[in-house]
Amino acid sequence: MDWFYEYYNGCGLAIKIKRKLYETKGVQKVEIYETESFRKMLVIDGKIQLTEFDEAFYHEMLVHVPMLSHKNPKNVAIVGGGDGGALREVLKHDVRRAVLVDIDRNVIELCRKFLGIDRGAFDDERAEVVIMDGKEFLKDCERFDVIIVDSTDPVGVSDTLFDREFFELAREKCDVISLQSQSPLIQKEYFRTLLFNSSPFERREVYISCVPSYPLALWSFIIGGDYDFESLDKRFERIKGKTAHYNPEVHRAAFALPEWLKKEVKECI
Ligand code: AG3
Repeated sequence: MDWFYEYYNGCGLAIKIKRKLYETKGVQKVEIYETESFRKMLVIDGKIQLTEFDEAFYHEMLVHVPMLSHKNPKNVAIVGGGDGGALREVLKHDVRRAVLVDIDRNVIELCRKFLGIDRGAFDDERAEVVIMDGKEFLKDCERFDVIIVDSTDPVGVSDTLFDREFFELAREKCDVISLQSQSPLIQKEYFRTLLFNSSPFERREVYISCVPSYPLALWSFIIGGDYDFESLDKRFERIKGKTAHYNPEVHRAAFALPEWLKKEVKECI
Protein backbone atom coordinates (compact mmCIF):
# COMPACT_ATOMS: atom_id res chain seq x y z
CA MET A 1 0.00 0.00 0.00
CA ASP A 2 1.06 3.52 -0.83
CA TRP A 3 0.77 6.90 0.73
CA PHE A 4 -0.52 10.11 -0.85
CA TYR A 5 1.31 13.22 0.38
CA GLU A 6 0.27 16.83 0.10
CA TYR A 7 3.06 19.15 1.19
CA TYR A 8 2.42 22.67 2.44
CA ASN A 9 5.13 24.97 3.79
CA GLY A 10 7.58 22.61 5.40
CA CYS A 11 4.88 20.25 6.58
CA GLY A 12 2.21 18.10 5.02
CA LEU A 13 -0.48 15.47 5.26
CA ALA A 14 -0.04 11.76 4.49
CA ILE A 15 -3.06 9.64 3.62
CA LYS A 16 -2.83 5.91 3.18
CA ILE A 17 -4.14 4.77 -0.19
CA LYS A 18 -5.84 1.45 -0.91
CA ARG A 19 -5.93 2.02 -4.66
CA LYS A 20 -6.12 4.63 -7.38
CA LEU A 21 -9.53 4.56 -9.05
CA TYR A 22 -8.79 6.95 -11.91
CA GLU A 23 -6.32 9.51 -13.18
CA THR A 24 -6.51 11.81 -16.17
CA LYS A 25 -4.91 14.98 -17.41
CA GLY A 26 -6.97 17.52 -19.33
CA VAL A 27 -7.62 21.09 -18.21
CA GLN A 28 -6.38 19.90 -14.81
CA LYS A 29 -4.83 16.68 -13.49
CA VAL A 30 -7.64 14.79 -11.77
CA GLU A 31 -7.02 11.80 -9.50
CA ILE A 32 -9.53 9.76 -7.53
CA TYR A 33 -8.36 7.38 -4.79
CA GLU A 34 -9.83 4.88 -2.41
CA THR A 35 -8.08 5.65 0.90
CA GLU A 36 -7.75 3.55 4.00
CA SER A 37 -9.49 5.78 6.54
CA PHE A 38 -10.96 8.78 4.66
CA ARG A 39 -12.89 6.67 2.11
CA LYS A 40 -12.77 8.10 -1.44
CA MET A 41 -10.67 11.17 -2.16
CA LEU A 42 -10.53 13.69 -5.03
CA VAL A 43 -7.20 15.33 -5.87
CA ILE A 44 -6.82 18.09 -8.47
CA ASP A 45 -3.38 19.23 -9.61
CA GLY A 46 -1.82 17.46 -6.64
CA LYS A 47 -4.07 19.10 -4.03
CA ILE A 48 -6.69 17.30 -1.97
CA GLN A 49 -10.12 18.71 -2.86
CA LEU A 50 -12.27 16.45 -0.73
CA THR A 51 -12.56 13.15 1.04
CA GLU A 52 -15.83 11.41 1.72
CA PHE A 53 -14.95 11.43 5.40
CA ASP A 54 -15.04 15.20 5.88
CA GLU A 55 -16.51 16.81 2.73
CA ALA A 56 -19.73 17.66 4.62
CA PHE A 57 -17.75 19.81 7.08
CA TYR A 58 -16.78 21.94 4.09
CA HIS A 59 -19.71 21.80 1.66
CA GLU A 60 -22.41 22.32 4.29
CA MET A 61 -20.66 25.40 5.68
CA LEU A 62 -19.93 26.80 2.21
CA VAL A 63 -23.57 26.37 1.19
CA HIS A 64 -25.97 26.54 4.15
CA VAL A 65 -24.38 29.60 5.76
CA PRO A 66 -25.22 31.84 2.76
CA MET A 67 -28.44 30.01 1.86
CA LEU A 68 -29.89 30.52 5.34
CA SER A 69 -28.59 34.07 5.56
CA HIS A 70 -30.86 35.00 2.65
CA LYS A 71 -34.61 35.45 3.03
CA ASN A 72 -35.71 33.26 0.18
CA PRO A 73 -33.05 32.03 -2.24
CA LYS A 74 -34.57 30.68 -5.44
CA ASN A 75 -31.87 31.16 -8.09
CA VAL A 76 -28.41 30.03 -7.15
CA ALA A 77 -25.11 29.81 -9.03
CA ILE A 78 -22.18 27.66 -8.00
CA VAL A 79 -18.84 28.64 -9.52
CA GLY A 80 -16.51 25.63 -9.58
CA GLY A 81 -17.61 22.66 -7.49
CA GLY A 82 -17.56 20.14 -10.34
CA ASP A 83 -17.62 17.27 -7.85
CA GLY A 84 -21.27 18.13 -7.15
CA GLY A 85 -21.02 18.33 -3.34
CA ALA A 86 -22.07 21.98 -3.16
CA LEU A 87 -24.81 21.39 -5.74
CA ARG A 88 -26.18 18.52 -3.63
CA GLU A 89 -26.40 20.87 -0.62
CA VAL A 90 -28.01 23.73 -2.58
CA LEU A 91 -30.72 21.37 -3.83
CA LYS A 92 -31.72 20.55 -0.24
CA HIS A 93 -33.30 24.03 -0.31
CA ASP A 94 -36.49 24.93 -2.09
CA VAL A 95 -34.71 26.51 -5.06
CA ARG A 96 -36.07 26.96 -8.56
CA ARG A 97 -32.74 26.79 -10.32
CA ALA A 98 -29.15 25.89 -9.46
CA VAL A 99 -26.54 26.58 -12.13
CA LEU A 100 -23.12 24.98 -11.73
CA VAL A 101 -20.37 26.67 -13.74
CA ASP A 102 -17.13 24.71 -13.96
CA ILE A 103 -14.31 25.08 -16.44
CA ASP A 104 -13.38 21.39 -16.39
CA ARG A 105 -15.86 18.86 -17.78
CA ASN A 106 -13.57 16.01 -16.71
CA VAL A 107 -14.04 16.79 -13.03
CA ILE A 108 -17.81 16.55 -13.36
CA GLU A 109 -17.77 13.36 -15.41
CA LEU A 110 -15.17 11.54 -13.34
CA CYS A 111 -16.71 12.53 -10.02
CA ARG A 112 -20.14 11.34 -11.16
CA LYS A 113 -18.66 8.06 -12.27
CA PHE A 114 -16.10 7.26 -9.58
CA LEU A 115 -17.10 9.36 -6.56
CA GLY A 116 -20.85 9.96 -6.55
CA ILE A 117 -20.91 12.56 -3.78
CA ASP A 118 -23.46 14.54 -5.84
CA ARG A 119 -25.90 11.75 -4.86
CA GLY A 120 -27.95 12.32 -7.97
CA ALA A 121 -27.84 16.14 -7.84
CA PHE A 122 -26.73 16.40 -11.48
CA ASP A 123 -29.91 14.52 -12.51
CA ASP A 124 -32.18 16.89 -10.58
CA GLU A 125 -34.34 18.89 -12.98
CA ARG A 126 -33.51 22.14 -11.13
CA ALA A 127 -29.79 21.65 -11.85
CA GLU A 128 -28.04 23.07 -14.90
CA VAL A 129 -24.38 22.68 -15.84
CA VAL A 130 -22.36 25.22 -17.80
CA ILE A 131 -18.80 24.40 -18.84
CA MET A 132 -16.96 27.71 -18.84
CA ASP A 133 -14.69 30.00 -16.87
CA GLY A 134 -16.61 31.45 -13.93
CA LYS A 135 -15.56 35.03 -14.56
CA GLU A 136 -16.60 34.87 -18.21
CA PHE A 137 -19.95 33.46 -17.11
CA LEU A 138 -20.56 36.37 -14.73
CA LYS A 139 -20.05 38.91 -17.54
CA ASP A 140 -23.20 37.82 -19.25
CA CYS A 141 -25.53 36.04 -16.85
CA GLU A 142 -28.79 36.91 -15.11
CA ARG A 143 -28.94 37.90 -11.44
CA PHE A 144 -28.82 35.25 -8.74
CA ASP A 145 -30.00 35.37 -5.15
CA VAL A 146 -26.88 33.57 -3.98
CA ILE A 147 -23.53 32.86 -5.66
CA ILE A 148 -21.30 30.20 -4.12
CA VAL A 149 -17.64 30.00 -5.13
CA ASP A 150 -16.21 26.52 -4.68
CA SER A 151 -12.79 26.92 -6.27
CA THR A 152 -9.45 25.14 -6.16
CA ASP A 153 -6.34 26.95 -4.87
CA PRO A 154 -5.54 30.01 -7.05
CA VAL A 155 -2.87 28.37 -9.12
CA GLY A 156 -3.75 27.49 -12.70
CA VAL A 157 -7.29 27.71 -13.98
CA SER A 158 -9.00 29.15 -10.92
CA ASP A 159 -6.87 32.26 -10.44
CA THR A 160 -9.46 34.28 -12.39
CA LEU A 161 -11.89 33.61 -9.53
CA PHE A 162 -9.66 35.42 -7.06
CA ASP A 163 -9.15 38.82 -8.65
CA ARG A 164 -10.97 42.09 -8.03
CA GLU A 165 -12.73 42.05 -11.39
CA PHE A 166 -14.35 38.75 -10.48
CA PHE A 167 -15.84 40.25 -7.32
CA GLU A 168 -16.89 43.44 -9.11
CA LEU A 169 -18.85 41.32 -11.56
CA ALA A 170 -20.25 39.10 -8.80
CA ARG A 171 -21.44 42.12 -6.78
CA GLU A 172 -23.62 43.15 -9.72
CA LYS A 173 -25.06 39.66 -10.03
CA CYS A 174 -26.15 38.55 -6.53
CA ASP A 175 -27.52 39.50 -3.13
CA VAL A 176 -25.28 37.18 -1.15
CA ILE A 177 -21.97 35.52 -2.00
CA SER A 178 -19.96 32.87 -0.19
CA LEU A 179 -16.54 31.60 -1.10
CA GLN A 180 -13.93 29.29 0.29
CA SER A 181 -10.95 31.44 1.31
CA GLN A 182 -8.19 28.88 1.96
CA SER A 183 -6.10 28.27 5.07
CA PRO A 184 -5.70 31.45 7.12
CA LEU A 185 -2.77 29.73 8.86
CA ILE A 186 -0.56 28.44 6.09
CA GLN A 187 -1.93 30.10 2.95
CA LYS A 188 -1.99 33.63 4.29
CA GLU A 189 -1.27 35.22 0.92
CA TYR A 190 -4.27 33.57 -0.72
CA PHE A 191 -6.44 34.41 2.26
CA ARG A 192 -5.38 38.08 2.29
CA THR A 193 -5.78 38.42 -1.46
CA LEU A 194 -9.34 37.16 -1.26
CA LEU A 195 -10.19 39.45 1.63
CA PHE A 196 -8.82 42.48 -0.23
CA ASN A 197 -10.23 41.63 -3.62
CA SER A 198 -13.72 40.87 -2.34
CA SER A 199 -14.07 44.53 -1.30
CA PRO A 200 -16.84 45.24 -3.87
CA PHE A 201 -18.88 43.39 -1.21
CA GLU A 202 -18.52 46.18 1.27
CA ARG A 203 -20.16 44.13 3.99
CA ARG A 204 -18.28 40.87 4.36
CA GLU A 205 -17.17 38.57 7.14
CA VAL A 206 -14.89 35.61 7.64
CA TYR A 207 -16.05 32.34 9.17
CA ILE A 208 -14.26 29.09 9.83
CA SER A 209 -14.71 25.34 9.89
CA CYS A 210 -12.52 22.37 10.66
CA VAL A 211 -11.76 20.26 7.57
CA PRO A 212 -9.14 17.65 8.56
CA SER A 213 -8.04 16.79 5.01
CA TYR A 214 -7.18 20.41 4.10
CA PRO A 215 -3.88 22.18 4.96
CA LEU A 216 -3.67 22.26 8.77
CA ALA A 217 -7.42 21.56 9.04
CA LEU A 218 -8.51 25.11 9.87
CA TRP A 219 -10.42 26.39 6.85
CA SER A 220 -11.84 29.83 6.14
CA PHE A 221 -14.80 31.16 4.18
CA ILE A 222 -16.09 34.63 3.36
CA ILE A 223 -19.74 35.68 3.21
CA GLY A 224 -20.56 39.00 1.59
CA GLY A 225 -23.47 41.16 0.46
CA ASP A 226 -26.93 41.62 1.93
CA TYR A 227 -26.95 38.74 4.36
CA ASP A 228 -28.57 38.56 7.79
CA PHE A 229 -28.59 36.00 10.59
CA GLU A 230 -31.91 37.17 12.04
CA SER A 231 -34.16 34.17 11.74
CA LEU A 232 -31.63 31.38 11.53
CA ASP A 233 -33.54 28.99 13.76
CA LYS A 234 -36.72 29.52 11.81
CA ARG A 235 -34.98 29.30 8.46
CA PHE A 236 -33.25 26.10 9.57
CA GLU A 237 -36.67 24.41 9.41
CA ARG A 238 -36.21 24.49 5.62
CA ILE A 239 -33.47 21.83 5.80
CA LYS A 240 -33.75 20.36 9.29
CA GLY A 241 -32.85 16.66 9.37
CA LYS A 242 -31.01 16.89 6.06
CA THR A 243 -27.60 17.99 7.35
CA ALA A 244 -24.70 16.03 8.84
CA HIS A 245 -22.69 19.00 10.08
CA TYR A 246 -24.56 22.31 9.83
CA ASN A 247 -26.95 23.67 12.43
CA PRO A 248 -27.65 27.25 13.55
CA GLU A 249 -25.37 26.94 16.62
CA VAL A 250 -22.46 25.86 14.42
CA HIS A 251 -23.37 28.70 12.02
CA ARG A 252 -23.13 31.31 14.77
CA ALA A 253 -20.03 29.76 16.34
CA ALA A 254 -18.23 29.76 12.98
CA PHE A 255 -18.12 33.58 13.13
CA ALA A 256 -16.36 33.62 16.51
CA LEU A 257 -12.76 34.25 15.50
CA PRO A 258 -9.65 34.00 17.70
CA GLU A 259 -7.71 37.21 18.34
CA TRP A 260 -4.91 36.46 15.84
CA LEU A 261 -7.40 35.90 13.05
CA LYS A 262 -9.49 38.95 13.93
CA LYS A 263 -6.29 40.94 13.60
CA GLU A 264 -5.50 39.46 10.18
CA VAL A 265 -9.03 40.24 8.99
CA LYS A 266 -8.93 43.78 10.31
CA GLU A 267 -5.75 44.47 8.37
CA CYS A 268 -7.44 43.48 5.11
CA ILE A 269 -11.00 44.78 5.45
N1 AG3 B 1 -11.94 23.35 -2.95
C1 AG3 B 1 -11.24 23.99 -1.87
C2 AG3 B 1 -10.22 23.11 -1.25
C3 AG3 B 1 -8.85 23.49 -1.58
C4 AG3 B 1 -7.92 22.59 -0.84
N2 AG3 B 1 -6.60 23.00 -1.02
C5 AG3 B 1 -5.55 22.17 -0.78
N3 AG3 B 1 -5.70 20.97 -0.39
N4 AG3 B 1 -4.35 22.69 -0.96
C6 AG3 B 1 -12.72 22.23 -2.61
C7 AG3 B 1 -13.54 21.74 -3.72
C8 AG3 B 1 -14.51 20.75 -3.22
N5 AG3 B 1 -15.78 20.93 -3.79
